[in-house]
Amino acid sequence: MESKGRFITLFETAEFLSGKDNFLILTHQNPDGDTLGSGFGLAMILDKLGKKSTVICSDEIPKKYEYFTSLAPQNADLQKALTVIAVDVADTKLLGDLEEKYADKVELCIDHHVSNVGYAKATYLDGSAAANCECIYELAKLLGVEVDANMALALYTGISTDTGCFRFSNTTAKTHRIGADLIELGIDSAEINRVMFETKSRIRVELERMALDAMQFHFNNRCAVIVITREMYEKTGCKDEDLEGITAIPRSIEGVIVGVTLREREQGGFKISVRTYPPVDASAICKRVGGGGHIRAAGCQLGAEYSTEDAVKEMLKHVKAVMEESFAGTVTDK
Ligand SMILES: [Mn+2]
Repeated sequence: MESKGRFITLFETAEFLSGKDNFLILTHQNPDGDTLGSGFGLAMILDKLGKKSTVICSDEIPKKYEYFTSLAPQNADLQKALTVIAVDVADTKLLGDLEEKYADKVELCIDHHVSNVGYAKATYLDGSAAANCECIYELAKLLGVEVDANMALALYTGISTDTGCFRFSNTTAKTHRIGADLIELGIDSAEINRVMFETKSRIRVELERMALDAMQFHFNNRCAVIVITREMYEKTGCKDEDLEGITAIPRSIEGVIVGVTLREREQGGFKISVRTYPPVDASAICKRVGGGGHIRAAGCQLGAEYSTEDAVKEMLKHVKAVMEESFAGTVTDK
């Protein structure tokens, strides 16, 4: 979607929120810790300001986030005029089923994806923030809202999950400082991180086993591809919510600088995640297919007209092109 809005400062964002009420907060499809932490964290902040809000998502909220999503008041009056905000949503396409109804109604977007083109009337974008929850934390401070333990649970979860537990290259000193501030509010960070990173369901492990079995290597073992087929979902009983973080697997292999994960969607087509190491730009790969994201982590989609084989082929074509640009030379498939 083309840009139509303007980019605003955090101060203007705070002013905007102060001047409005009855907020509808949109999160992105296949919700992760950061979009939910941002949405429900913001709802708790607005509550402290005496304002009403409700968080919505096109998809079901994964169970592992229930511990903080249930803490936020959901009290917007949906019969009255709503102020629509999007959090951690880089593109209206990522609103899923909510896109049609709300794409052109977003008054404010708070985001950290550099690929955000400014679809909202006003956008606060901090591309240097590892997680959007960092922006929400700073917003709370600017609004003079005292961050309590419940907000800290939501925001810490978002920051930790978007940084792979403070390990990804997006993690900054500021990320750690905000994380430390949140821990001081009395949250159990070890327990949050255990649930988010250590614990896997048995069906997830079963699916990983199948995906690893079918993993492919290309371009002199510098690119690894896994495909999660409908058959794997059906055989194991996994849903998308069981697969968070699975995209880290291909890139975790020694020598791999481009990891591609294709998930076959129920309605056909593929949801694709690309993870890279320098010098390859993940968002450059995904942009070629109409997607976007961050330099090390990006996503795109391919439609139902693609068979699994064709979808992999299509992605490899773009990986090859971007690798050739990155290395200024020809990349051959081996
Ligand atoms: Mn995020």
